[in-house]
Amino acid sequence: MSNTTEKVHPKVQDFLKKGPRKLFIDGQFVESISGKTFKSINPATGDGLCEVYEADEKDIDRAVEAAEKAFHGPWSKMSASERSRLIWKLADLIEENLEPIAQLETLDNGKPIRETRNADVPLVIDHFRYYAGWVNKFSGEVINNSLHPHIFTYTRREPIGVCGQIIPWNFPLLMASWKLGAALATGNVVVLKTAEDTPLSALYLAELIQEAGFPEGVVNIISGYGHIAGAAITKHPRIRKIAFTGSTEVGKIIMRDASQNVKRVTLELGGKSPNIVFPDADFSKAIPGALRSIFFNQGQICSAGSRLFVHKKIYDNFLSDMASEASKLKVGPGLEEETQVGALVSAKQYETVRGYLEKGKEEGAKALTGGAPKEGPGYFVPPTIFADVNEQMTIAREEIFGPVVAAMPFDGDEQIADVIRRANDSEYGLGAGVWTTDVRKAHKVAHALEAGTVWVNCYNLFDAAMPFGGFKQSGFGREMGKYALEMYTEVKSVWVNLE
Ligand code: TXE
Repeated sequence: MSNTTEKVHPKVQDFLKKGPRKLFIDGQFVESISGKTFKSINPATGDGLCEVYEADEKDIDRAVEAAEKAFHGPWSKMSASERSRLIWKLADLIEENLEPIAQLETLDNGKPIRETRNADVPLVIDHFRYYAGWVNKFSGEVINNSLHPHIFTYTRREPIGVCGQIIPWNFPLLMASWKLGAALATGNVVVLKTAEDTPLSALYLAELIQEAGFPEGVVNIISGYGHIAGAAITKHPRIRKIAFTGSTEVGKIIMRDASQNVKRVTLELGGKSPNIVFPDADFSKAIPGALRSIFFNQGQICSAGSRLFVHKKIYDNFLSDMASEASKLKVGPGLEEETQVGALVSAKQYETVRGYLEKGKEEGAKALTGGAPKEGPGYFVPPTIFADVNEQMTIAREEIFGPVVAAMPFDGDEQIADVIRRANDSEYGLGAGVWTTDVRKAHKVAHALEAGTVWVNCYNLFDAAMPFGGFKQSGFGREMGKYALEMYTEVKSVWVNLE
């Protein structure tokens, strides 16, 4: 353990000491059948943090068997109130453990403690409470059919069964909660695989799931690699649905593999989201908003406002103010209270972002601030604003997933069609931002943008009640809100002859 981990919460010390951490299958913590382990790294130092057991196909088989047993047994027999109570209790336990969970997440992922403590973990708690409230409220409907007056017709919303959930490393616990909340509220059972870079917080969550008293096998939490454990989940014939968040590239593999068994699939993939600042925007809000849109979570967020369109009239002033603010952001180890930009998650992600920084400069973009990664130890990249970008440049087209924004000017006063066309000129369509004080323009632009979420005079806000997902190659299906419940249920039509 390195120096940074010496000041951590005793529960975290304890958790890390008890490595290798086991898989959570059938309500128990078990070693992988192969006995193989891998190391989770602290990205702020590059040192090993904790060993974790690595699952393969055989472990997935075990987890599916346990999940099926729970699905046909205690979970389906449990009343809606009891299911709701369990989900609510889990939220309470997370709240009681907020500090150790926040620290563990920061250590494993690199993100600032001020974010894990004030955003990630509180959002997780709220998410579970929101879905606890849905358990007895989401149901089918009585339908007045048109041709058969003597037949009583209604629908039921039934759980799908064993759901495979594959999550990424950028918001490890939050992504787990987005996937688990709706699945459990609708009566499904789950085999969830964490990302190989960040397995720890979900294993801590598994302890709380056990403590809350969920029946064994309802939730199984697996650590392992994508091409082994992830592929085994996608291909498993008795897993009926896959919910995936990650890269568009892997999303395509998952769709292909899941199609072999006609699984239900929902995909939340990458983005290259436009953030548009009109000349009538309130600078005092738009500048911190633009900073937040791209530097929050070190830019490792699928909805990052990574293409910044600023009107020509204000372009120079806006960018110089933004660059001056960005250069003041404190970059450092996530556990330090004053850190605003933490380490990137891994050496791999650091190298990817370094590559884009080089590419941006090679292609003629000018770094107003940042522009080069810090040398190690740790995987730090300072906030970078590239100006003089044009749409053909790689940094304007590809998802960087780092603290790097590509700024481009646009022209025209009442003529907003041009900037909308440019904003929509992307294979992605996840998020978008609009900054203006003109309410008509705000709505008009919001409606014209091809994106699953549009933030007006705000950015990167999330709420358990608001659906989230993508247009185009950013995926399909929605997480959160009532919409996510639809993604986890089958509709059954029932005809009852009353004659
Ligand atoms: O993602 P992967 P990576 C984007 C972002 C980033 C890039 C690469 O641009 O730079 O993806 O990151 C599992 N079958 N996003 O390589 O590989 C894997 O184990 C089944 C955007 O880390 O997509 C992990 O659990 N599963 C994104 C999960 O997929 C497989 C968040 C995501 O990893 C698999 C993360 C396979 N064949 C990265 N291969 C977002 N939308 O927020 C991998 N996995």
